[in-house]
Amino acid sequence: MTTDRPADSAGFATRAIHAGQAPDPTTGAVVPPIYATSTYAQDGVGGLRNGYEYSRSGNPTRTALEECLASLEGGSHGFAFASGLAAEDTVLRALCRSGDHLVVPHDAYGGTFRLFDRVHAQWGITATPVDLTDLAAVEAAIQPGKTTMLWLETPTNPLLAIADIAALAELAGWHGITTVVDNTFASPYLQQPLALGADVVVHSTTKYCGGHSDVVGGAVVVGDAELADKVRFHQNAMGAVAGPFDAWLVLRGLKTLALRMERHSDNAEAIARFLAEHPSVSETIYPGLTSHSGHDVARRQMRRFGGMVSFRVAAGEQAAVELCARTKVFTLGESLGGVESLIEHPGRMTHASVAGTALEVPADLVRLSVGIEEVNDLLEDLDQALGTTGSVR
Ligand code: P1T
Repeated sequence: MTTDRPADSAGFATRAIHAGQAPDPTTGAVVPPIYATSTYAQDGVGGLRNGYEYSRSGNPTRTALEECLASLEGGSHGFAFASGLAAEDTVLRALCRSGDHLVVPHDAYGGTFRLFDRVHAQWGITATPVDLTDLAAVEAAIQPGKTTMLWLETPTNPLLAIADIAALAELAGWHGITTVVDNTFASPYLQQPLALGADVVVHSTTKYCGGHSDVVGGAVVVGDAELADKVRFHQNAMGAVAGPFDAWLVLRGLKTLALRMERHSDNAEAIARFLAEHPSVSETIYPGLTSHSGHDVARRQMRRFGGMVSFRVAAGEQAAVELCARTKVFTLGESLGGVESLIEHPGRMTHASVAGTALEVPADLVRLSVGIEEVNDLLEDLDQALGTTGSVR
């Protein structure tokens, strides 16, 4: 299978559609086939065709996705995994050793923090949660000779804090620390951490990359051959790879990423403006609002502000929980980044695992994953769920 990449100078949408996806040389199929095979015939012992030996080590559908992801993130090598957490776990095991210390966000995705706090901690890797918007606090948390990794998530889940990737990567560089960025919320269309100085990008491709809530997947992209060798070795040795059908679904999703992110951003901007004016909402959190403390950094490092909006309900926790059950177009559910709008209560759902830790989220918080439906239908739905009678049209 040919996996030519279009020129790096080609535009994002062109690379999303063509990188790693040249027509199949045998049939001309314009879409990479789903190679549902575990193994490959060898032409004599060790006579591999295009390097394919066994599908944990490599599969042509996965290769297509990995090349496309590398191109979209401006990296040299991409790796596709069975989930976002599998991708993160592989990075941690590939790059950290017992005794290492990590500086991590104090408001990361709950499952990411659980991975640090309850899985890797058992193997002697410690993590200090820090407010990444406070550079002095990050510097103070670095333990010289012990801290080996700075883990960023920006925007964060669910509080949408913005970390200054360039400034933090520079700080990490002075200390010889590897910078990892979870780019799930922004997607490679809105933000490219490697170009800002980060060493490693991770994704839950379950979200915007896949884009249709029909697959669970993860990715790692690096821009350096030495890091790539370590990740490749652990991807194969640990084996949490994306299967061919899952790889194909993510690859199909990526083709429309640019269009979808524009529409997610349009809709989310309108919803954030609406919520910011609403009397039942005590705080609207969206990096695109000038009131957001990270707005200027977000403007610098993101193309637009994305599809995630969080807000606090003035009447408190119970009102927030009940609101989540009243929407009709927004579906009550975990996850994000799909074409359909979702609503959830992070304190009781996605972030229940961090209750009682430094990462506990406000009880009156509601998170929206704004989809690509007609914006007026979304506004009307929120208006009725918030309990007002005025029309928004
Ligand atoms: O669910 P999985 O594909 O394993 O990805 C984990 C993950 C990693 N990073 C971020 C920023 C995430 O948001 C997630 C998963 N998040 C949810 C399921 C959620 O509803 O927030």
